[in-house]
Amino acid sequence: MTTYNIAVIPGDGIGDEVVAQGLRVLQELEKKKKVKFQFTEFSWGSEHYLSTGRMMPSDGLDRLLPFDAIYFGAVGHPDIQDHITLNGLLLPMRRAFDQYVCLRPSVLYGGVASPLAGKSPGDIDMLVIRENTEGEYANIGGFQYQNSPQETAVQSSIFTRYGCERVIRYAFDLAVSRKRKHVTSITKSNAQGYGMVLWDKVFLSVAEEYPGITTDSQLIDAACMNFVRKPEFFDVVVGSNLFGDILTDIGAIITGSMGLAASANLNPTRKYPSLFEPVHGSAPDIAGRGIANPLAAILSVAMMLDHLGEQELSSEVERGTLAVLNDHTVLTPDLGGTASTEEVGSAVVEQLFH
Ligand code: GGG
Repeated sequence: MTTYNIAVIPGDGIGDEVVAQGLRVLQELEKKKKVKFQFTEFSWGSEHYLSTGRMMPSDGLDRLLPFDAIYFGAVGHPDIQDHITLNGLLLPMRRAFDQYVCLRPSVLYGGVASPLAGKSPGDIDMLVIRENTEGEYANIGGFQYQNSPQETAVQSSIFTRYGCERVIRYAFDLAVSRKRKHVTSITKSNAQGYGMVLWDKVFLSVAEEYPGITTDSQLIDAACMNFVRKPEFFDVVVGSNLFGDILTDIGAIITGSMGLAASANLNPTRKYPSLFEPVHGSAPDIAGRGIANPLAAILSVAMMLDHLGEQELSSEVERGTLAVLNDHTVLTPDLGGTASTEEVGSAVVEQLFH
């Protein structure tokens, strides 16, 4: 029997509530299949910060290193500045474990209504690949003359040939396995004349190696407009850290809800653990009310299983989730229903191997 060691970090706000449902799904799989999950929970996040001054202990990354995967909830607290929470927990993991691919599917599933007129299930089906370790999130900069009229902040972006090439190549490799075989690159190289010009140059050179893949390049402003205007155009989309983040919120909302958007932060070399999390944040406005949609967290479990090599289990979790959506009777309020987080989790569990 294969045993997977999973580090579980529920984090802040609704993280606890949605991760609990993902864990129920994994425990149900254990009952039905020859697989075992050893969960180790870490209570890191904003409460940890408020009591210790750190989002995670100083040896936190070392402690995570031996795990097969990390299952993460959310980060963000209304009483703590967001750059402290994000830079204290989630971003250090992405960087230290070289999770250079952030894979975020945006799919309009059956049973889900898009806020865009005339879009039916299947019309929107794209994979957004966000560069995840450098770009605008490089965390390089500083302050000078603080709290004076001359107060100055410098925030640098980093674009390396190595960093651009590996994530762009990942996008092309994914496109090869898809029906439409199209990759869109997103930059703002008309205004950002260095880093994003390098990105464009690398994109063109990688594209030459994939003659079977069609391509286009869009500026981020046009891409935001086109995600709303004609999302069916997009197949595989690759963009920088910040642009990928922005586009995937649009991708989530045009496919029905932030509560359905799953993600994988991947170290494709498998030298380090990869991290799986819903795209949504901690949602303090609904935290503790038991109404958060757990499906993004559950679909993130499906992505984790796929990465672990458990394709059959991954497909089953996805199938069970889509069956709940199609059935349309047990849904949380973001999807127009009245069910609780736990009831939706139970509905998925009941669907498994049904
Ligand atoms: N579950 C993901 C989460 O908590 N995200 C909070 C956030 O602000 N993320 C920004 C990012 O992914 O770059």
